[in-house]
Amino acid sequence: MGEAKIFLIFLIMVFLKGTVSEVYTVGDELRWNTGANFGSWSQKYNFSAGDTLVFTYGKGQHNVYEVTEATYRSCNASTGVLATYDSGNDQIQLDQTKKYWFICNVDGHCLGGMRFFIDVKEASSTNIGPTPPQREPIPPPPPAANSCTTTYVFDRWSLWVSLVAFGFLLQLSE
Ligand SMILES: *[C@@H]1O[C@H](CO)[C@@H](O)[C@H](O)[C@H]1NC(C)=O
Ligand SMILES: *[C@@H]1O[C@H](CO)[C@@H](O)[C@H](O)[C@H]1NC(C)=O
Ligand SMILES: [Cu+2]
Repeated sequence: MGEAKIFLIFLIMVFLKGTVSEVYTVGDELRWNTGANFGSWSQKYNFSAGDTLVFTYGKGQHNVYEVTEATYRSCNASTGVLATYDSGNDQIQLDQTKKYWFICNVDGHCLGGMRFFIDVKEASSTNIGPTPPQREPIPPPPPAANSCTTTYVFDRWSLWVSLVAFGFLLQLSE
């Protein structure tokens, strides 16, 4: 399949969908557990509308409450609860551009550090892929900081997977 075709598909995807959504596992390899530092985890990424958070944990050992800021700060979930999850594998789509506040409402866990918030920004095609996944080769250095050109970097793993799948379907249908 030609480069031009790949590029065309890429453009179609960007214009149809506006952006590429990402799935983030909360806590990375530590998952949703006591002992992980969710404050620093939540600052590692930029979240945009359409992305998904996945909380994995032993069912019954933890839970996930989306709460108001006041409840996040007090860790008292008798009020200010917006949504609750307890399946052990909770997939939460971040539909809105707003701050999301999450806590674990098992006794002591919130005060012990199982809480974080994220500020979900509007999805826009200009924030596609500033940072490549570590498993892929490092792309050439970005343009100088004072340059105003926007570069689209084809570096998101999920994008590639969809491109390959889509291209494959396209070839099948030819
Ligand atoms: C998040 O966005 C900020 C500001 O746009 C940028 O400086 C930073 O590198 C981004 N971080 C990631 C992980 O993409
Ligand atoms: C949580 O808040 C409720 C109502 O504001 C209050 O009655 C309760 O005592 C609080 N619980 C704790 C553990 O502070
Ligand atoms: Cu917990």
